[in-house]
Amino acid sequence: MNILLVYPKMPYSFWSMDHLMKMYGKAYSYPPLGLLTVAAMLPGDWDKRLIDLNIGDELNDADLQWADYVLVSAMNVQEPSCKEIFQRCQQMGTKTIAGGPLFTHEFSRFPSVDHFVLNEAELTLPCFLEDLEKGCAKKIYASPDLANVHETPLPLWELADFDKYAYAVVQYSRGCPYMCDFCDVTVLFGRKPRTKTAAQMIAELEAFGDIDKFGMVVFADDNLMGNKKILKTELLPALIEWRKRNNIVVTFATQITINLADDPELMRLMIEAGFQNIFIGIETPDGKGLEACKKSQNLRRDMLDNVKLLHSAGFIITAGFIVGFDTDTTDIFQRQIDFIQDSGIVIAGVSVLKAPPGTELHARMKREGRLIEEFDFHESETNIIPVMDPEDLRVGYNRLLETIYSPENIFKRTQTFLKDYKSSCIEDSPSILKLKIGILARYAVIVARCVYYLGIVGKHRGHFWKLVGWALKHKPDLMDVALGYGVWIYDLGMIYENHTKLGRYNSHIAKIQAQEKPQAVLESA
Ligand code: B12
Ligand code: SF4
Repeated sequence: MNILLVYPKMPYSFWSMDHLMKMYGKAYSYPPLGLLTVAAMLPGDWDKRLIDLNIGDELNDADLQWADYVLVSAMNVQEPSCKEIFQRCQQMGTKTIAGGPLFTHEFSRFPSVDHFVLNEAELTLPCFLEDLEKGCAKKIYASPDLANVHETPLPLWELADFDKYAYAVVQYSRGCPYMCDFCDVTVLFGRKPRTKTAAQMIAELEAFGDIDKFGMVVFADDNLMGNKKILKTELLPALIEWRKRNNIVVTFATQITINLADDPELMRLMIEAGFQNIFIGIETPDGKGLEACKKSQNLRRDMLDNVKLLHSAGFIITAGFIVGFDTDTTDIFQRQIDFIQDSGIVIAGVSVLKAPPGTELHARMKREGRLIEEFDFHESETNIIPVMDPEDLRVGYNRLLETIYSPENIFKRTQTFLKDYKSSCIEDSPSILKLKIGILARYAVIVARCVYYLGIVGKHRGHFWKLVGWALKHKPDLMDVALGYGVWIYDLGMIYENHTKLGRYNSHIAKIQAQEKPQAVLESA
């Protein structure tokens, strides 16, 4: 059996990091972990090939003729690319199998797909394979249960060309104990975090060979500390030991909740284990908004203080923010700007609130007649008729982005960050020498590229040199971090500029303006 695994194109957006990748000389950030995990669950004697449309691979007619089945995995933002792939398969008469978060909730939008293998493949794929062998494969396979991740195999990494990707990716846990009403993680993966064993994780890391060849290893968990006890007693001690034993220098990144700042021991263990970049959903500095979306862990705390504490402990925070909560008034935009600027969070992703299918928010919006079915999942779009006047939301959101993505403000945030940040992970590392030499060797070409694109031909070269000069004078030991942020100044500036030129921001909000306001909106306004 010939199997073509196809990973659809990600759209150009804040998270696609296109300009950053160009600077790093890589085609894309991460290899497709989900699809290659599924590949490892297929019979070993089937022939398999991977086409990742994000790294310049093309889907040729010859590939489709070769394949008995095309397997596609996708999240919601990849819908347009999925539709193109399925159309090509239909034209060529190649059978298709689809799975992953997009299809688990929205399979009905893809009528031409032959088989949907939904939810977690550990549970649904064996039934499909059994029926396929018997010649009676059904259209849809789904399961209300959650998989035992101890049985999840190592991804079939040999199908991926690691040279094309900037980062390595592993997954330790699935699920999150919280219940934020806009998030579909708990719907897809449950509230009881399921963790792999420490031995599984070491094997996943070792499967990459020389892991230090990657710029970073991402733990693709929704909330690494979902099960704090096991994390502290099993995974982190094992990672610390493994790092020391193998003199590993690459750092780890993950998603986590802000209450990490409440646990000094956990912070210390994570730093020692090599965690440096963490993504936190801060969402909003407004308590009413946090209450409305049930983000309980962000309430009753000084989030600004927490951010500063985490920076000073050696973490680099990337954070998500949301505008458009029912409780938001027009002063929210300035409050978000002030928070982001004061926090020193350089990479801040701001989205308009949207209701992913399957979430509590989606159900409420449907009940209140405030849902727009056909929409694009881009961070600037929404499928909700907001309480705030849509034009105010559009103007306020654009001003927020314009302000925080301006080179001056990114520069100021970087300064704030560098003042607060203590690079304890690097200083305490027994392999400091290797790290520095490694960084110099690996980044020599990247630095040369940065200097050329940002410092010589770049439109914002003034800010770049100002940052380099400031870092040299005040934080020479953090020069690599400062240069990294120089690239982000370029990346974020380009993204904002391109989107404005393409008229991309808020096309849906503009459409919403034309709609009549539902009763629920009139009542809450
Ligand atoms: C890593 C990751 C990313 C990476 C993707 C890199 C890559 N090449 O894969 C990056 C950082 C780029 C990313 C970005 C975004 N992401 Co993301 N991401 C994740 C994350 C944390 C892990 C994905 C992963 O690797 N999981 C591990 C694998 C093993 O699990 P899996 O892929 O789900 O696969 C299992 C099943 O789904 C199924 N399966 C999957 N594929 C297939 C295929 C077949 C044929 C079969 C049979 C089965 C099957 O079997 C697998 C084994 O059980 C998930 C959350 C999560 N817990 O999964 C969110 C998640 C996928 N992301 C999500 C979102 C919304 C985004 C963004 C849109 C965020 C935003 N607000 O802008 C952006 C979009 C980027 C863009 N350019 O616009 C949502 C998707 C929701 C949806 N309904 O589609 C998720 C679920 C998180 C969430 N709920 O918010 N993301
Ligand atoms: S903490 Fe994060 S992953 Fe957990 S439910 Fe809230 S948004 Fe989702």
